[in-house]
Parts: sequence; structure tokens; C-alpha cells
Amino acid sequence: MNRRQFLKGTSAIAFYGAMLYAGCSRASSPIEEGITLNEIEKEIYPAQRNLKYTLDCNLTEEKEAASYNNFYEFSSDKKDPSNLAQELSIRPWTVEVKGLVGKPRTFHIDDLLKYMPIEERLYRFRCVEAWAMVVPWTGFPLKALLRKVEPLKQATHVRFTTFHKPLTARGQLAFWYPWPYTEGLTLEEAMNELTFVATGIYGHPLPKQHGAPLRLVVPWKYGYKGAKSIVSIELLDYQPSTFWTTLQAKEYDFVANVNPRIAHPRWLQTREKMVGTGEERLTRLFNGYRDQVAYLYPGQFF
Ligand SMILES: Nc1nc2c(c(=O)[nH]1)N[C@H]1C(S)=C(S)[C@@H](COP(=O)(O)O)O[C@H]1N2
Ligand SMILES: [Mo]
Repeated sequence: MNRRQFLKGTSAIAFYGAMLYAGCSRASSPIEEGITLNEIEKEIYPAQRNLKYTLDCNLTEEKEAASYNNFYEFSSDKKDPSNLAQELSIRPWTVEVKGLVGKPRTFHIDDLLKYMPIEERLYRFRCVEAWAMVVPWTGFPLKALLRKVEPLKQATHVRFTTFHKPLTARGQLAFWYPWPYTEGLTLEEAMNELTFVATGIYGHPLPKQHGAPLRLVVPWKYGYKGAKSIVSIELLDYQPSTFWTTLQAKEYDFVANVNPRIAHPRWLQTREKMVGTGEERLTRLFNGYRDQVAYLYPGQFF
């Protein structure tokens, strides 16, 4: 067997093992057929699942997750990005890592795929709009990338910026939005083990509507913190304004920790509706990741 078949075989065994262990089921993969993998991606996907991040619940169906997307660069209608985002060209693609760092660098996406520790993780995902999903992301912890550029002592925050291509992403012609989309974290949050740069989902590269070729995933925070199709990561010594805080900070605040006790001004956050099945669940503090993140918020009463 070649390396890819071998990896496929071993990860399939790990996969079904994990499924039995966690009682999870996997959806079929019609999306995968629409994605072409380059030589580096063929080596990587599907990646080994990190068994530290498995969950005791069903995964969201892949095709449901891939046809219900927030990606305002293309449309504010969640049905549209699965079509409209296909216009985005994702090679070549570089990510600048800059600002308050000792070694600023521009990385090509394929070099990140080659040199970062790529793994698969099952995460819960909760949008501020009260829908939720459970998906297997492929990627690497953000801290592995930040360490490469050597953050300076005075750095306190990180800003993530999405591409700006209004002729491709027609949503960016809407002048009332503060393009390009930006998001931010404290540096401590960015260095948390859960903070993940996703390059893939369901065992293959990200479909464009999910934010190819790389997007952020911060599972204890509302989904809008996870900027898609990132072109720059900048270390700062102040809390940056973001797409959502510029639009409406009272409804979409910078911290954005999932908390069922703090209602959105226009709806409750106590429950969530699962994408695909419509099943309702109780929302959990920090989206169920309290043990891994409570240390970040000392002095707060949980
Ligand atoms: N660049 C960009 N990133 C974005 C968004 C967006 O509109 N543009 N929407 C955010 C919101 S509100 C959510 S809930 C998630 C949705 O991710 P998904 O479509 O992959 O489920 O992406 C986030 N990242
Ligand atoms: Mo969202």
C-alpha cells in the first residue's frame, strides 16, 4: 500500500473505533466528490483523529452543514454561499503573520499543510443565532503557528482578517458593512489548546462555503469569532474593533463566550437547534468546554 492508502486504512480503523466508543455516526460524503485535492492534500486527508476531542453525540450531516452557511462576503442568505463561494480562487493563497512578533512571515497554505501538526477534532459549534452543529474539523492548533513567529512580550491581542475581493465576493459591494471581515481574540485565548485553524472538514479540504482554504474555529465562543478564508493574522497591543463590534457591539460583543444565561437583546440563548435534524438542545456554558477555558476568565462566577 502507498502512504495515503495506509493512512486511510489506519485512520479508518481509528475512526470506526472512535465511533463505537463515542456512539457517533458518520454521514455519507456527497460533498467530497466536488473537491479536488492537490498532491499535498492527498497526503494529509483524511487526517488522524485526535481522540482527546471526540464527542458523545451524532455528527451533523455533511451536506446539511455545507448548505447552511454564514458567509456575508457572498450573501446574507444561508442557502447561497454553497453556490456563490465557488467563485473564490483558493490557490495560490498566502497568510501573513505580522505585527508584534519577532519573526513576521508569510506562509503559503500548502506549506502550512506540510509543516503544521495536522489532525482531526470533533467540536461542537454554536452560532449566536441559536443554531448549532457537531462537525469533524481537520487542521492544527493556532498556537503551533503563533509560536513560529515568536510573539513579543507587549502583544495582548490577535486580529484575523478575511480576503477582500468585491468583484468575486459580491456581498462586499454592500457599502454598509465594514469590509474586510475581521475578528479578534486575546493572545491568551489564541494560545488555548482548543483554538483551531481548520483547513478541512469531514476528512477532506474545506468546501469554499466553510471558509477555504483556512478558517478559525473557537468552539467555546459564538461562531462569528471563526473568521473564514483568512489572509492575515496580526498581533496587537490593544483590543481591535471587528466586523461585528463595528456593526452592533451590543448584540455581537468582542468576547462572545457561549453563555445560556446571557440573552441576546432580541432572543434567548438558553437553547439551540441542531442543523439538519432541527433537534433542540440546552445550550451549555462555554458550549461545553468549561474545563478547558474557565482559567481564561478568572474572577468570573460560573
Ligand atoms: N469571513 C467571514 N467569516 C465568517 C462569517 C462571515 O460572514 N464572513 N460568518 C461567521 C458566522 S456568523 C458563523 S456562524 C460561521 C459559520 O460557519 P459555517 O458556515 O462554516 O458553518 O462563520 C463565521 N465566519
Ligand atoms: Mo453565526
